[in-house]
Amino acid sequence: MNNIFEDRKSIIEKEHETLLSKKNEELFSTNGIYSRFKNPVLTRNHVPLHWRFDYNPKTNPYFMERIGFNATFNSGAIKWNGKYLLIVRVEGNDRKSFFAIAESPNGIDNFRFWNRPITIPQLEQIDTNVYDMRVTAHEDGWIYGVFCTERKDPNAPKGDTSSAVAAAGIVRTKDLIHWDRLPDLISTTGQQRNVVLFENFIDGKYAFFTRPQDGFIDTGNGGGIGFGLVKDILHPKVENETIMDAKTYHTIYEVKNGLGPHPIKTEEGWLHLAHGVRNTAAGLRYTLYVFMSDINDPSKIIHKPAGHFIAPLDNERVGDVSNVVFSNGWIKDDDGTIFIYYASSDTRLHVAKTSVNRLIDYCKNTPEDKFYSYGSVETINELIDKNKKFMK
Ligand code: M1P
Repeated sequence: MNNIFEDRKSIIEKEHETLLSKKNEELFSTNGIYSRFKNPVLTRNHVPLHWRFDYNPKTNPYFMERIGFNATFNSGAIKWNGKYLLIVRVEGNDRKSFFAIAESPNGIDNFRFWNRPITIPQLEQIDTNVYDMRVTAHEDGWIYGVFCTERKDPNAPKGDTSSAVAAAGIVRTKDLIHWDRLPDLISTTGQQRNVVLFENFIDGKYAFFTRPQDGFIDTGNGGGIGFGLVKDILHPKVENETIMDAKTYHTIYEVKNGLGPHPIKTEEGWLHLAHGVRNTAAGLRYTLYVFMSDINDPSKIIHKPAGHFIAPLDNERVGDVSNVVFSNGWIKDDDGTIFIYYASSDTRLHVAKTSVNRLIDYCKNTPEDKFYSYGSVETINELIDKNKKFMK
């Protein structure tokens, strides 16, 4: 046996295990709304070694990496048999994303990928790229995954090798290993991304949160978080798609927005996590925001705090697509704890911890956006006045 192979293998395996078993640490939360953790929960270095290295010393004498991975981000999330599972967007060095499940015993560290990535069955029109799966355990008994499927724009002019079309792909499973493919969602708008299945039937129909868009990046006349019903999940066509949360001038969701994971049910309404996008001289800035909707009508917003909930901070600000935080997965525990899995700059995945009670308090008591600087100053003055009798 040559020494290079054995020496390198032993160092790499040791470092990998040290990374995977590293304990995470909750950081003090100044805002009191949620707390961040010291380490990302998943990075590209967490990807299993047997996906990366050829373990045969004859064919790989230098123990070189044969398949490289670029990022682990935007994950769906579900609690399954007492374990915290992330349905991770893994991106290879070849730029292709795919889904793979990583499992943790506590939701904050020790995430380990299952043995193989998920195989998504193909339709007649093959997916060029798939990403950002939202998972929903639906009351019909299936676990659904709704994701973005991206394909080359068939109408792109000759020489345009970038234009793409985005649609919502749908799969379902009972064991998270074998997934059945359903037809892509049909809607009246040209493209869809950030589509999320609601967990209950509404009037006997499947309910989808959507994000209609005219173009691949620009939402154009579309945009906003939409809502619509589907009669038959095997022929999924959205009816009466309406915008429940529109993109709005001079807000953190001025350019576009989209729902994150499926909403969490509470006694006071549905809790939603979404991302909003604004433009800056340095490019698009993605932040997360939270709102609540009516318990009897999940498309009717009842509380919406102004501004962002989580924005990229420190190291989170830099990555393949800088100045981005994005989330499509959260898990509510029986005791009301909520783990929010958010990715930074399309590169790595983090966890933030909060609770149902904290998020309800945040939604009900954080002032709403008045859409003018004058209104913001008015809101600050109201708090200063209320505080007078409590502060020396
Ligand atoms: O690069 C930032 C994000 O861009 C897209 O989000 P949206 O459709 O709202 O623009 C998605 O491709 C997402 O995966 C990515 O994180």
